[in-house]
Amino acid sequence: MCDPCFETCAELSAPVKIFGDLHGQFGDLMRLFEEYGSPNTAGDITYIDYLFLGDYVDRGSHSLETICLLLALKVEYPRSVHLIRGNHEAADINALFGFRLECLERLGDEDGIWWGASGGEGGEAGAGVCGQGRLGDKDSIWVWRRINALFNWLPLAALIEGKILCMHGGIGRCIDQIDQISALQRPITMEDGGPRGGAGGMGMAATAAVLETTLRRYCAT
Ligand SMILES: [Mn+2]
Repeated sequence: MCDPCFETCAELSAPVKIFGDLHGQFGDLMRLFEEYGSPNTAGDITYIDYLFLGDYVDRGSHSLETICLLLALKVEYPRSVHLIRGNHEAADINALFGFRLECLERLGDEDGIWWGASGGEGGEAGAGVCGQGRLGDKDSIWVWRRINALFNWLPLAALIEGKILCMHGGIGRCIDQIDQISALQRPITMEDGGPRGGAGGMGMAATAAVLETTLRRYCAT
């Protein structure tokens, strides 16, 4: 992608509406749209960009509706709707804080989580995903895994008019320049240095930001 609004640090132009953690609260998202305008042609999408700062899933009971609507909006308005990554947009985290369970309870074992007989065994969310699954193929609908694979591609930050830097969870301690964010290559997974690395379990899982974890790894190399 050579369009700056698709970079790891997305470069945006004002005006921009900025939304914080949604955490599966689909009703709240609807109320926000109703109160402050909605991203469609009857609303204000033609002259205002929408930036969502991450944490779309977990905690609330409608993570699926929330992330699916946001992704649909991204598809419909790719240069006007921007989704950056929160620390809950990582399989290690959302396996613990609600999204995995929501997929399991609402979609069932095969459809919600597991990839069944034709897809292989185990592996990280996102590994080998592309091209293997097909909607309608019961053995290979693994919504949770596929959405997490997509999360690995989300931008980590957004820079508005070269002045306002937006991200989820703050700047890691060892970042000095925005170029350090832009240089990070996606997809970014959590298996090294993330909570699964053994550094902290639940405590770290609750507080780790994707960006900080990634930058720590980046700065160590
Ligand atoms: Mn949060």
